[in-house]
Amino acid sequence: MILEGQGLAQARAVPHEASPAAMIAPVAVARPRLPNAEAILPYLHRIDAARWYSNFGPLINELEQRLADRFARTTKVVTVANATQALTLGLQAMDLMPGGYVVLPAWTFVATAHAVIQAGLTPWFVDVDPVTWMLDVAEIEDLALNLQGEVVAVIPVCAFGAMPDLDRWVAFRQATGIPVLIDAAAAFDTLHDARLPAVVSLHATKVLGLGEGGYLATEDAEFAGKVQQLTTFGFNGCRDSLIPATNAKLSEYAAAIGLAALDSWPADRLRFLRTAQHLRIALIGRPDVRFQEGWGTDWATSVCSVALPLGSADQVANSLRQDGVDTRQWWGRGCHTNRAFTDCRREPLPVTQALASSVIGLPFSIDMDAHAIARTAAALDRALSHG
Ligand code: T4K
Repeated sequence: MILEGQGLAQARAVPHEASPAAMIAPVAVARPRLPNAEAILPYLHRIDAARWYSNFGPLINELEQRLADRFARTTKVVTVANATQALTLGLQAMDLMPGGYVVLPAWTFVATAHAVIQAGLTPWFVDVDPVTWMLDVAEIEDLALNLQGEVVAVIPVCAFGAMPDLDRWVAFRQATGIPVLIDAAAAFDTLHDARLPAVVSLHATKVLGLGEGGYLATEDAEFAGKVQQLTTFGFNGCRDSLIPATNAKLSEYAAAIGLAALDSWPADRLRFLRTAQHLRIALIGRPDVRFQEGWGTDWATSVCSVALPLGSADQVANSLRQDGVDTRQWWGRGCHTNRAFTDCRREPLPVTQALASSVIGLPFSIDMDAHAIARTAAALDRALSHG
């Protein structure tokens, strides 16, 4: 049941009326909901009729066009097997100096750094802004100017779906000549500007999911063509493999799910926002639980990462677990702490360390119900009041 028109008092009253079974079942941190079989079926019939299953069939073309139509200016969209691959191929298409440093935030998911390495480049972890949780353009400008030639690209990451100031990043690219690739993995809802190439994830856990998938959006048609060529063995209109490449295409079946997801997106977006409002209301008495600016009011995303008092993340997560409420530190202790990246260069990272000790992902889903919201709020109250 989707929570509708219920206030804090009512939401908090629900647990006492809930069945014993509902009381015991843990509140899941994520409950992705992709289009159901009925919604996908018309697209499957089209696949049956066309007998076209992959390699740039009609459904993939339609999906890419509909995704491109969401941008304010003329934009090309290239679908890719997942966002990690899209980031890798986006970097490869930039023809950067092999082994060169790519600046990325330490406060990100491991995929960003893996993509850099897979593209034959070297991650360089940098700290983020304490308010936006994203790279600070001015800081990166200073870094790039001090280390002329060492930085071959920058990847600003959209923190859990928030959008950085793209005008400033466009100005950065113009001023420094350093290519910028936006990791907008969770920013399907907020990305409507592809002056800088940007990558969105269509993973099941994202707001618009099709299982596994992603896309790169850009206003540069030639660049889009190069990325697409990299997804298909380096072919470009002929069966001669012109550049080293891979196979990272999406099938028509994935496109079917994507098209069905786009059909219901306007209504689903409102459902995400409405659920977010109810979660916000349930936590209104806790100023020590800080939402990202605009989360659930200005933009929709599939996770709810909140900042708690400094250093309290582990204790709160443990307390919530005891109350049957799952949480997730979606970006762990920071990307740089993963063993795969032990040897990677890094700047001092005090803000990332602070975020790693204070940010947790609360349960959130498109149809999180009143009972789950109330249990989450009550468990947080308990954890923070007695912590
Ligand atoms: N850049 C950034 C900044 C990213 O955050 C990501 C991905 C990427 C790039 C790369 O995008 P992709 O290459 O994935 O397109 C998830 C996602 O797999 C990943 O897409 C996401 N970021 C990352 C932050 O989180 P896990 O390993 O935490 O998911 P998992 O399997 O533990 O599931 C989370 C919760 O959801 C669990 O409670 C189970 C539940 N769940 C999950 C799935 C997949 C379901 O109930 N149903 C499901 O189908 O990675």
